[in-house]
Amino acid sequence: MPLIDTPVISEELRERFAQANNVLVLTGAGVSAESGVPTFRGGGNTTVWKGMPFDVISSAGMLARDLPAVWEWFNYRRGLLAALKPNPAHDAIAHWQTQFKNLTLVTQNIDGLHQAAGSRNVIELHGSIWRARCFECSSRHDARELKFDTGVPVCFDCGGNLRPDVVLFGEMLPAGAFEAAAMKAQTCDLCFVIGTSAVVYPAASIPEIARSAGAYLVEVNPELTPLSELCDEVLMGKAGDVLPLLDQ
Ligand code: BV8
Repeated sequence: MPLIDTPVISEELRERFAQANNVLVLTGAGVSAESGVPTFRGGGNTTVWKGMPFDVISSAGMLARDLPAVWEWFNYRRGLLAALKPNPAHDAIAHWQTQFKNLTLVTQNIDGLHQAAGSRNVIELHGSIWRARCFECSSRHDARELKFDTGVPVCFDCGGNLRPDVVLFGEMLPAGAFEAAAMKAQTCDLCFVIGTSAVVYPAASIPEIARSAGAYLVEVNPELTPLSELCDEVLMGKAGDVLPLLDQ
């Protein structure tokens, strides 16, 4: 990653940041990178698990073919996450919810670090690694309390098999989550896109909705993305360095 000096925040953005009422923030794996969470597509190569690209092991097809393998993959990641803490980017965003009349935080991350930093009402578009869901009765359970003696944990309520409560590739997003985010995107004045490669849909369409509804669109990322050309301002830097600058 090239040495990145901290970008300059324009007067226009400072003005809009001071005046904004309705702000939408969309985050991806990059906002958790400084906490030690591996990103999926950092540095040009895609995460691979046991020879499978992550969007193969994290797919509806794999869930149908080999549920124990899918649990192994998420148990490994939950193990990685257990000791990790929010970073200054998470803290800045949590602080923003007291700064703006309406702040909507939408994340693609399943790591729960926004909530650990104090963010409330987080729209988790892709679910959470800390929850499991029953195939039969759809009840949700705390993944930290699950027993894996047979490789697949069972539902305490109905005995059905449990699956990670995350959205896999080829699966629909949680009912209402995308709609709620899209509605806020249509009415926000300012939209921040932080730490995402903006290639996974329908999440990546949210900033597009905000921009076409007239919001001022700001990207925070050390690298350019397919979204950069659509943005009013691109702050090329690490979220943990850039976001605190906005409060200064
Ligand atoms: C669906 C949970 C409907 C599991 C995830 C339209 C066009 C093309 C394809 C599709 C389309 N519509 C649907 C598709 C298919 C697919 C898709 O988008 N494929 C992509 C690969 C092309 N979408 C789906 O399958 C979605 N479902 O469409 O359902 C449907 C259903 C049935 C039948 C018909 C239709 C579901 C997608 C959700 C999948 N689940 N996560 C898990 O975690 O394992 S997606 C997962 O990958 C993440 O949640 C996230 O969304 C994505 C990874 O992206 P990022 O978070 O952005 O991370 P990445 O590593 O890529 O980038 C990190 C960025 O941070 C980089 O830019 C880097 O420069 C930057 N960075 C690094 N350090 C820092 C930093 N930035 C700031 N600070 C730093 N310090």
